[in-house]
Amino acid sequence: MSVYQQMMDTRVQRGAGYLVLVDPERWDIQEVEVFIKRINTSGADGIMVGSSLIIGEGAHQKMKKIQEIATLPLILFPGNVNQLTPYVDAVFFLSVISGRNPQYLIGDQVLAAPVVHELGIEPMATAYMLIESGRVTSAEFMSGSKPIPRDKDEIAVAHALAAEYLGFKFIYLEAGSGAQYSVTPRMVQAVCKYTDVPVIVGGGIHSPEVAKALVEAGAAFIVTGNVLEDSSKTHLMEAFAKAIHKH
Ligand code: 1GP
Repeated sequence: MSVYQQMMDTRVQRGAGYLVLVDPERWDIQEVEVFIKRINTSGADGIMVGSSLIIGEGAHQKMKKIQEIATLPLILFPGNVNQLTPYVDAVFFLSVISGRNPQYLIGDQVLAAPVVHELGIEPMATAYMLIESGRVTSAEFMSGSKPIPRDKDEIAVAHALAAEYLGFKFIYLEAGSGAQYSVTPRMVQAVCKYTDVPVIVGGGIHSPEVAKALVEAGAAFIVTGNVLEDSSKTHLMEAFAKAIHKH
């Protein structure tokens, strides 16, 4: 079954899904093994791997290791074309539609498409929308594009509708890794009122309560990254899964 179909099933069975983002650059190979095993049994629905910077040869080895151990769908969340790897099941095939930088709207996608085809990994067309979140994030800086102001729900809605009409499979509302503020439930609610395209929300989500509020606003998937990298907070993983799942 495709990863997309598994994600749709998760929505039906659990109301919303929980994806844990792993940045291979931040862990050594032993640590990553322990972390992936923990995610496998936490109640999460999938594992995302990626980084906003270039991933070196060592990181591809880590990805291979991650794939050997992961029992959940493994999705690449690429910061750039160099991160394409055969060691994943699927890739969020992103276009930064909130920006006007042609490289991240279509340029890199043209470079990536033949590689994705050759590798045989499943592409999932994802409309990536950067939302302003208190400070300049790596995603904003690296994509050379302006985020949507966090209180301009109507601008987010217009982008979401455009994403639907262009046929994207997911809309990704991204505050950016390590964001000071996550995307507001109000913006998620506004977007979900106008489109049925599943909405993924990530960036700066530090507590299960915030995750729950975003799900109640209509988010189909919640992503956490940084928060679990702090060893004193890894235990929150199970609480996130519980808070996000409606049943
Ligand atoms: C995924 O970039 C996010 O969308 C991850 O953000 O690291 O802040 O959880 P955090």
